[in-house]
Amino acid sequence: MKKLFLITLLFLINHTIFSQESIAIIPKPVSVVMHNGNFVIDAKTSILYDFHNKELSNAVQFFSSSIKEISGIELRKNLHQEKSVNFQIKQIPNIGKEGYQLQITPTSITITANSKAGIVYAVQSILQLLPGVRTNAILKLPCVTIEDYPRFEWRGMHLDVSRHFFSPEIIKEYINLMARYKMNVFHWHLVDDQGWRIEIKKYPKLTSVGAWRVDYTNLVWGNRPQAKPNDDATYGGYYTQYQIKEIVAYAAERNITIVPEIEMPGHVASAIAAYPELSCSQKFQLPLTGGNYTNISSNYCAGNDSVFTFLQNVLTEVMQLFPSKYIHVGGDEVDKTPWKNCVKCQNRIKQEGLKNEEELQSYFMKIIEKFIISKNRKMIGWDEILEGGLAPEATVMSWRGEAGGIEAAKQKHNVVMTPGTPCYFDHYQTGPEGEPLAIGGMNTLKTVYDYEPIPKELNDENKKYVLGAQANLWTEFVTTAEHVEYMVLPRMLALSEVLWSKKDAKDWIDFNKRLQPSFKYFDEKGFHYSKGNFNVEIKPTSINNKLSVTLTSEIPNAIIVYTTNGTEPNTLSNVYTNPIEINASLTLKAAVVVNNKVMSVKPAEQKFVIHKAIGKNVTYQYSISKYYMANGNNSLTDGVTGTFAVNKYWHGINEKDLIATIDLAEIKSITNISINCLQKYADWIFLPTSVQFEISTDGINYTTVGKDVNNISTSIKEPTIKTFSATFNQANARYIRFSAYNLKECPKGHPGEGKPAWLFADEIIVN
Ligand code: TNX
Repeated sequence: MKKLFLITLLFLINHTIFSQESIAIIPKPVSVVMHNGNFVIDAKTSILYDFHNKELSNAVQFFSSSIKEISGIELRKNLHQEKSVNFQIKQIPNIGKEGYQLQITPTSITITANSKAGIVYAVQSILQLLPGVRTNAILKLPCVTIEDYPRFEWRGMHLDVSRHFFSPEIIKEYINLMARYKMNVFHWHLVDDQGWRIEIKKYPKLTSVGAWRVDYTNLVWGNRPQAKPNDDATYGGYYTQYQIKEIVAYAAERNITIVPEIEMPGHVASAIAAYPELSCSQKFQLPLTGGNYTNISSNYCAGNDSVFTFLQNVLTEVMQLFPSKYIHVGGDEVDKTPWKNCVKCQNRIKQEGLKNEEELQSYFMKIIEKFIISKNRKMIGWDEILEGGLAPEATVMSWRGEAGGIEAAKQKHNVVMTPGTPCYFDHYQTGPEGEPLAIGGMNTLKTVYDYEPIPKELNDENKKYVLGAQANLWTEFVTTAEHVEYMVLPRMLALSEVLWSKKDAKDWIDFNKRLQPSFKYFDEKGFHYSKGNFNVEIKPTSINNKLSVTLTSEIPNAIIVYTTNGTEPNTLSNVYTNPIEINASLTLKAAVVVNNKVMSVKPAEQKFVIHKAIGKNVTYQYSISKYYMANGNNSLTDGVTGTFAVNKYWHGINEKDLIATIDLAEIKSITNISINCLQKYADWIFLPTSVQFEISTDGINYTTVGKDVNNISTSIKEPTIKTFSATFNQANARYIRFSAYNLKECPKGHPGEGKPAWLFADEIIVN
């Protein structure tokens, strides 16, 4: 009897585990109750619904065509058969416009919602439980009761089609992927300096000229030369109005609203290439080829009335194509210099009693908003539209961190959160070793999953202005559909759960389990995706001057292996269990192992140096930048050396010299002092021109013991670490002072020429 009970219990546990796994829906539904049994979709299944309801018919069509696509089964409609799939739109409290109820029993599936949107989401949940591609397998669904609705109303994905063009087919694929994971806003970035991508009938040159550029796709974005007048403009493309209408309808079927972005007043070199009279200089120019250019007009002239007429005409056509309540008008990164030098803009400032060019931008946006509102729509823009005063009803997209969003919500304006960290999907998701070249940054799957769109700074009253969040995929470095897929998969799935599921239902381990069927789906569909972040985080901590190190990985159940002798870790290396004590100078290397395979493309690496100044106090003549504090004030004496990542263990100082004094707390005998500095051209970080070393026993009288002059050119672009040192006859010292002299200005030919240079140092080593 006991045994039978045990077997039954085991069966039940097993069964539940099986059932739970078989219901791997992303985003996680609000409530799932599993039952025994299955429903099989086959030729004896009929769809029952009210065919007078057009919206419902639409959703039913989406369901039946999806079933046909994966199985070939043509489901009968409104014919009473053994089994049925019932679709109903009726009033249900507490689940909102997009919520749904789904009940699966052995003989029926019942889908109920307040609107078509909910019905479509129920269908998406069902589709996630079925095979993703054409199969002859039985279409078996577990019996279950689901009630589900989203946390946020704006669940956005953005795609930049200006920097690189993506065909209507790729756009539809993007929309399909969004829909599968219940994202509902597609922010279509149709205009930027490098290409105008929407047909405007009144201004044909926007696309005949503005959509085409000289093809330098073979070169990295920032290295592309500017076009020359007689070069052939062969790279580009645009969407015809016909194609746009079709895509808008395609998205609507999947409950996705397309928010078009028509950038202004900056980032519009492409429009100016088509119609030079729109700029302040009114000079002819060619569409940009990439991110490296000078003497180009990127702004509309804010003092020229015909610019506003042009924009109103453009927006009129845009609003005819896009039913979206929100129209995005950009507003970001406007270099105000051309306006400063433009007579018309300056006149406008005077006539309108504006204080400066920031207010001129605000004036510009307000005119546009008035027009948009007159058409019964709402204006949305990047957070720069806050500067100089927000237009009365504008919605703000907060991208430079969350500050803009917080400010706008406090001013009682709607906000969409899309901070660079973690919402920029053009940043790396692992590596960067082994990854396709990206613009920079690092937004891993877990950082996206851990994101909370409502900032702590907002009180209950202001919170409600946060409509939701969005991920942005800028495509300077993304040229193909495969690469688009790779950048959004699987990070979009993490964001979808952030935006749809209950905040306290989030569970990283469980999410990873539910990811597996999606990975299988991507494999079957041939989508490119990142399989995970296999980086190891090496975190040094120093307690009572004892240095120890913890190793962590984002991969659930991963094994971390490591070495301390400089060799590459492999499956036979030490397995990490507890913090590792560091008692000698060494290099630690660590990697992730899954299923007995080293997954990290390159092991994580950290060098430690043990020397006479470890743990000693450091004082500075000029303060270290708050952005580069490394492990805090005593970072120069923590034994941890910097890596090639600028944010890893470097102390950084801008423009000023790095002059610091270390107090060894007692007199010690020393013969050598050295310091490592970094040069990273791309990040405006340069080696000091020289470093001077001094010692003292009383902290008043210092003796110079050496000066090391830099011999590495400031034009070296490869990241370089150089040790500056002084070796001398044994001497007694309690105080050590070093002065690393800043290059002060970025050198000639550098993109930041003449602007303040950074100086980075990681450790002062005393022996
Ligand atoms: C900033 S985000 C931009 C884009 C770039 C992006 C690259 C924003 C409103 N402007 O023009 O493509 O950074 O990450």
